[in-house]
Formats: sequence, C-alpha cells, structure tokens
Amino acid sequence: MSAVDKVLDQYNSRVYKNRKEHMVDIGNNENDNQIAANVRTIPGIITQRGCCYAGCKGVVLGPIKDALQIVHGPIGCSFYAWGTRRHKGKKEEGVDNYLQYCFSTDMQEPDIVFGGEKKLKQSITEAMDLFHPSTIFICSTCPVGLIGDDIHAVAKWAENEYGIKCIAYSCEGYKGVSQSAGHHIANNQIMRYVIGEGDREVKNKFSVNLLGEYNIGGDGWETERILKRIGYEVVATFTGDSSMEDLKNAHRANLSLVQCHRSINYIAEMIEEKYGTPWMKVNFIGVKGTIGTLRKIAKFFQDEELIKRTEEVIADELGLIQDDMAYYKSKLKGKTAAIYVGGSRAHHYQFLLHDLGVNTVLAGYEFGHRDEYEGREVLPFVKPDADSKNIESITVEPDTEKYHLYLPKEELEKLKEEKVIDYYGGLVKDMPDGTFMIDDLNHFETEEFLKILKPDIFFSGIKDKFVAQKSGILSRQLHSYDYSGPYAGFRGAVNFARDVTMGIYTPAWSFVKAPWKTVPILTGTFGGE
Ligand code: CFN
Ligand code: HCA
Repeated sequence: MSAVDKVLDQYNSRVYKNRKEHMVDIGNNENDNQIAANVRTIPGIITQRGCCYAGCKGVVLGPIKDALQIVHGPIGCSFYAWGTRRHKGKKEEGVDNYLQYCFSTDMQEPDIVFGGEKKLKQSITEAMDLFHPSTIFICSTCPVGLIGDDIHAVAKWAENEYGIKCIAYSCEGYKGVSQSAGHHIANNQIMRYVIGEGDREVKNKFSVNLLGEYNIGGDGWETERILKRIGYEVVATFTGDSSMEDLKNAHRANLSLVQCHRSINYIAEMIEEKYGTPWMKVNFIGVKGTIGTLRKIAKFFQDEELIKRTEEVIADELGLIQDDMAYYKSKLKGKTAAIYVGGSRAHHYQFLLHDLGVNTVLAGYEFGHRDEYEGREVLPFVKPDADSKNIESITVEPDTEKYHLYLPKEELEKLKEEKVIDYYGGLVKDMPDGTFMIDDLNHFETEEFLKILKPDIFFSGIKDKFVAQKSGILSRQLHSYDYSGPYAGFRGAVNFARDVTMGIYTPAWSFVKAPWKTVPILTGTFGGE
C-alpha cells in the first residue's frame, strides 16, 4: 500500500475523494501525475494556508519600506503579521522606513455596525500628523468587505486632503482560496498606480528588475551583490528592501528577472505588455541554479564582455565556497527531506538540496497553481527578433538550455504547429518516481506522512514546525529561515548547508520521543497525566 493510500484510507468517502486529487504518488498513478491545485480547502480541515490579505499586504506590499501601510480591520489581523516575515530593509538617506511599524484601524464592534470609514479617515489623519508619509496604502481585512466600507473613496479623499499618494487594496482575507488572490490584487494596483511614474536615469545597458524577491533573511541583498559584481544595474526589486521610487522606475529596465513566479508573474507580464520589457524566469537558490541563471542572463544580452565577466565571477565565487560546500555535502549526502511551503520555494530549494546530495521525498505547495506543479509550455530558443513590435514572451528554467524569446506572433504559431515545444518549471519534472507531491498538505496529513516517510528533515512554516520537532524530526522554516539567512546565491548556499548540518547533527533528537510511541493517539489526555 503506498503512503498516499495509507493516509487517504483514514478519511471518510467525501474527504477521500477530494484529497485524492491533491496527492500524487509520482510515476505510480492513473492520472499522468496530474494534480488538483488552487481550489478551496474543505472547511474544518486544518490547512496551513494563509489568506488573501496575507498575500497582498504581508507578501507583496509589506517589504515596500516607505509606504505607510494601514490595515483596516480588527487588530488581530495586524498583530499576527507583525515582523514575522523577515523581509529586511536598510535605512536609505531621504527614504522613510516604516518596516518596523504596524498600523491598524483597530476596528471594534461599533465600527462594524455603523461603518468604519470615519475611523479610517481618522487613522490617516493621525498617521499624517505623526509621520508625514508621502505614500499611504490601505489594506482591508475580512469585515471591511462584508460591511461595504469604500476604502477607494477614502484613498481619493486622502490624496486630495494631503497631496499624497494613497492606494487602496480590497484584499479581504476571504477572497479567493489562499494568499494567491492577494498577490494578484497587489500586482494590479502597483501596475496601475506606481510603475511607469518614474523618470530616473538608467545608467547601464545591462539593467534588470528583480521580480519576486522579497529579501527574506537578506536573500535579495546576496542576489544583488552577485548581479552588481558582474556589472548589472538593478533598477527595482519587487519588493524586497524597495522604495516607491524604485518601483516607479521599473519600466526603465531592459529585462525583468523573475525569481518567484507565483507571486509576481502578473507584473512581469503587464510590464512586458505595456512597455515591451521582456522577462525571464530565474532561480538564485542553489549553486548550480545560480550559475545556470547567471549564464542565461548573460546570454540574453548577447555581449561577449558580459559573458566573460560572468564566468570570472562564477569561478571566483565558487572558489570561495567550494571547500565549505564539499564539507557539508560529506555530512549530508544521502539524507532525505520533505518540503512544504507556500509556493515556488518547494521547487527552488530542491536545487540547493541536490547540491548537497539530499533527496526530497515529499514536496508540495500551499497555493501553487497547476503550472507550478506540472510546468508550462514553452518554445526552445529562437534568435530574438528585436525589431518586431508584435512580440510574444516565453520563459524558461535556468537549468535548461532554453531561453526567453520574443518573436512575431505568426512565427510563434508556426512553431507551435510544428510542436517544437518544451516545458518550463514544474515540480514534477524534478522529482523522481516513487516520491510524493501533495497540494495543500493539512495538519493531519503532515503528521501521517512524516510517520510513514521518516525524512531526516522537514522544511516547513511556523505552524507545522513543532509538530515535526515534537516527534523527533528536525524542522527548518523555509519561510522565515528561523532567524538565519541569506540562503540565496553562493554565500547563502553555505549558510543553508551549515544550518541544516547543525540541525541534523545536534544530539537533541535522540532525547525526543514521538508521542505515538508512548500514547495511543486518540486516547491521549491533556495536562500530562
Ligand atoms: S517569500 Fe515567497 S517565494 S512570495 Fe510566496 S510563493 Fe509566501 S511568504 Mo511564506 S515563504 Fe513562501 Fe513563496 Fe513566492 Fe514567502 S514559498 S509562503 S506567498 N512565499
Ligand atoms: C503568509 C506569510 C508566510 C507565513 C509563514 C509561516 C511567511 O503566508 O502569511 O506559516 O510560517 O513566509 O511569513 O508564508
């Protein structure tokens, strides 16, 4: 009986039928490895997913340091989000920095009954008096949508009253099925009201945007360090350690690099459509991933000097980390991992684990869409037709020899007909037969799969971390990096390898007894007796 069947067998028939579609025993199923994703969680199941507000305010907007972000809703929505995501930002001369703050309208029952617009206006006035920001964002949480406060009208009022930029985001938590809807809402407003407003001069023809990089634990800084060393100009990072001015100028870059496709593909595509700036998928997680990515970017610009400089930097960076990486690999080779996080990281971190000889036995996303699991159709490299106005963009994975391309529509259609087609992305293509791909893995399933598969490490979030650790399995958080990082790029790979090695080799695990070894699960008592 496969692990999937063992877990599913414990469900009633309705839940069984639903969850079966979200579980793939790779290479051993009748469904050609297809998976159901981006659909509603069954009410009552303890999902690890977050909400639309988390995806909009927490993920995409949160790292913008000089926008004062007011959460319009009950205080709990803000408190939980306060400082937990570790998107780092540096103080910049002349740029406000509100990252350490948490602004909320603290909605109470009377506001729900009589409407909360008045209180929102008061909060804006208070924020203006105390901080004098040049930009305010308003983000709604669930009750606001239910009672119908018009936050967009309030934003207009604030713009007229104070001469600032004020953008409202109707990102009530209940919208959509996960954080994913919130990413989309944030992307749309940023495109509509921010990108394109800047006229900052771009000095370098190798100018790029770094999209889908939120600088968790300093990842964006390490990525930018490498890019700048080679000679690129990073115009805007979305949105790690970013300012409004950076984002306003994003349209001036020559290429957009997309690290996390899930949360930002909308902006990448909209910038391309509106300004003709092409984009390519990249991955700065893992040493091989980073090298493949750097080579691909250099090739895109088709400049001999840049290609040469890229190879020099790669050789130098490798020289600095290879002894450490070899040592950690000798300690980790042959270990197994399970990874369950929100989106793209469950895929990207498999590259870094492979660098260290660690195989992933189970992986999944809280809110990935089917293209993250199954990959997307793309065309192989064709020399770009730079003069063509009628462009079509195609993206690729860093480790393949396929390139972003843009070419006339008719040309594209012809290639499609000839079936010169390939795939990019897709968790499934990087996981061998006999491993497991699980969508929206819930609390119960986490415990069950860990019991059956016994991985050496479970990469998770805060909610599921301690479930694993209490049963004697190391867990590292792949969202927040447990106060560590950066994990991206060359130096980040060493940090990651060190943290995982320390975690696995600590003697602590031999002192932990899994509860199911001593107490029958359903008859365990609370309070210790
Ligand atoms: S930083 Fe990103 S990499 S943005 Fe996304 S899909 Fe979340 S907050 Mo948590 S760690 Fe996670 Fe990804 Fe992109 Fe982070 S895997 S769940 S919404 N995510
Ligand atoms: C979110 C943010 C989160 C939560 C992490 C976790 C993050 O989706 O609300 O559950 O540990 O990375 O901070 O994904």
